[in-house]
Amino acid sequence: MSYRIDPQFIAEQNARAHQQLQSDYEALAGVLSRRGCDIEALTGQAQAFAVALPSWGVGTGGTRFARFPGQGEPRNVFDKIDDCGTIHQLTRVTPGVSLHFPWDRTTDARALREAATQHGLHFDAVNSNTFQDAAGQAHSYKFGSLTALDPEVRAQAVAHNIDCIELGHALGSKGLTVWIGDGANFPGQSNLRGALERYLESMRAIYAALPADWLVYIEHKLFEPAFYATTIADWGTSFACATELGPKAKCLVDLGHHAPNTNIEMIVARLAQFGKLGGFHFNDSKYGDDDLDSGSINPFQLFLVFNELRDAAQRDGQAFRPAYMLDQSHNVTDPIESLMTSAVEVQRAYLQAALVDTQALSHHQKNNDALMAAQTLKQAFRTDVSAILAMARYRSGGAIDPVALYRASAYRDHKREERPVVAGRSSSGIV
Ligand code: LRH
Ligand code: MN
Ligand code: MN
Repeated sequence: MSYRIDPQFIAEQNARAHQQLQSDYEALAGVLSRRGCDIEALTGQAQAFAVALPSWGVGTGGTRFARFPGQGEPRNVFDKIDDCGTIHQLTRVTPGVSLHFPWDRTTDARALREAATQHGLHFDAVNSNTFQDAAGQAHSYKFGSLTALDPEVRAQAVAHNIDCIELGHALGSKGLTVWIGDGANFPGQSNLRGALERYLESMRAIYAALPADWLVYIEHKLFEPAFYATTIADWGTSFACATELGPKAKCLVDLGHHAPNTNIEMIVARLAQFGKLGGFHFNDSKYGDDDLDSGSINPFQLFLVFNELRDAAQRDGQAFRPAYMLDQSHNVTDPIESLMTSAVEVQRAYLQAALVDTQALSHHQKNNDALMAAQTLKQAFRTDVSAILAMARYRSGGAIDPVALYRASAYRDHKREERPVVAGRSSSGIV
């Protein structure tokens, strides 16, 4: 039996912190009520919020230079589910897990589903992988996958995506995220238009295999591994392809997949306006696809993204339900601590955006009062909603202070015993 944090231990740790939290919460309630905001409604909103975990995020990440493995890392998808379960147990904000195939391939989908259910988890969108060669596959993706010139390579990549849909279906997922590394490293290497034509042809075959209630998410990325011309490089290409494919195809915005200083919140607004915003891979970055912890570099940008999401939800109501997922790589921190902190940062940005005085904002906009419009956003962004987030966790059975409780539980020490190091293992599961 693998170690789990005892709910009694959570209750004991919370009991120590509760009084302080209650007084912080009451103080914040007073501040918010002067602004006409009801703290109880906000706490309810925080409790209802969710962001899915990337299965690949619970192992230590790495760069193309090196990977420094952590102790007690998950050895397989079942260990990953245990770690995701612990993150959700303490934060109460991560009930979904996004799997990546073939990294998370298992022959026993039923057992995996049961393991997830035991932790109160379900499976969010599944991810295909045609940016690496899997052991034993017939053809290499060295020169592309869904866009490859060789029809047999394309057929293999399409078949893998359909396989992912079937696996995901057996697990209760409702979506497939497709990110490809296809593109060119040299001018002239590839016919740019031809590559996109082949992409669409391949995606049409994948789209045709989607169950009725499924979506396919097209994930764009500016560059890497193709450094000269990436086939699905930007939201415009993603939008055009999603439109060509049909209503079950949507665009997925990974925050790290844009040039530095790109106005990502405006991309979000555009995609929402035209009904093609499918979801997110949240992370943070300084230079590119850094995969740093959400909110660790630019929390204001995260807030502005959620401000657009708030606007879209107000306009479109229940119909607007983008999928929220984290996509991060943890190289120098304990992945569980990073994912807990990141999930809470995303929840924080969501709640700060809920605090925006929308009436005041539109009043200032109508009067072309740029300064006060900006201040209206800043007032919401500057509000420290930590007490609401902690109260939401507490009321949902989680930890008032997830990282402190996790450390006090010695979870990682237990896992170090249970999961001895296996030589050559990588975080994703592919050696
Ligand atoms: C590509 C990406 C994509 C992959 C994941 C591992 O950079 O963001 O989402 O599936 O990283
Ligand atoms: Mn991603
Ligand atoms: Mn990425």
